[in-house]
Amino acid sequence: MRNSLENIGFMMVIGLLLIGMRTFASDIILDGQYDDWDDKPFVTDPAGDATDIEDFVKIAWYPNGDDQRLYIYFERFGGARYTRTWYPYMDIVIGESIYRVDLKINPRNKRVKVWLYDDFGSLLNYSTGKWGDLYEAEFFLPLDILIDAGRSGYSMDLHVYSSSDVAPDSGVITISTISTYSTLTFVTALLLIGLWYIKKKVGKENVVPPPNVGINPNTATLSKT
Ligand SMILES: [Ca+2]
Repeated sequence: MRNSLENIGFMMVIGLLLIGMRTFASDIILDGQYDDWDDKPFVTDPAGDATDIEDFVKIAWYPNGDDQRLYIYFERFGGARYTRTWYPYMDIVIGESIYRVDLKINPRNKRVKVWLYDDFGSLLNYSTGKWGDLYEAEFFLPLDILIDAGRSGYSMDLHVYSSSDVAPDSGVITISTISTYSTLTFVTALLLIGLWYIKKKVGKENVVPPPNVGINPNTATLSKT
C-alpha cells in the first residue's frame, strides 16, 4: 500500500514538472504576434548602421525539438520607409554543410516567404504565412532537413545579412544542442534523478528487516487470522 502511494506521488510530481516545463518553454506560434519571443535567446544589432529598411536591430531564435522546427525572429529599424518590402537572407553552416535561406517580407500584407536551399542551389523547403509586420517577422526552418534525424548533438552557425547589414556585428550566431534546453529542464532532470535515487534507497530499506525484532509484525498479524 505504502509503495503504491509512493508511486502515485512520484508520478504526480513528474506530471507537475512536465506541465511546469511546458509552461516555461512557451512554444513559438507563427501568428504575426511577437510576445512569445520575450523569453527566447537573442542578439541585438545597432540601429543606423545600414539602409533603414534593411537595418537589423534584433535577431532571436528558438529550436523546438518537439515539432522539429528552428524558429527565427527578425526586427529591423525600418525608418521612414518602414512599409517597404525587405529581402534579408542567411547562410547556415552545420559541419561541412552550408544551407542558404532567402526571405521576402512584405509588411503591407504581412506575407513572409522563406526559401531554403542547399549549397548547390537546390530548393529543399518553401514556407509562407502572414508572419510579418512593419518592423518584425517570425518564420521557421525545418530542423529535420538541416540536421540528420536522430543525431543527438549539433551546432550550427547562422550568418544573417541584408543588402547593407550584417547581424550581429560581433559575428555569427551559434546554436547548439545546449541552447535548445532551458535551465528549468536541467533542474527538472536533476530533481528527477534525485527523486529516483531517494525512491531506490527507500525501497531498499523496506526490504531489509529492522534489527532487534524477533518476529516480523506482518507475519504475526497474518498468523492470527
Ligand atoms: Ca508569435
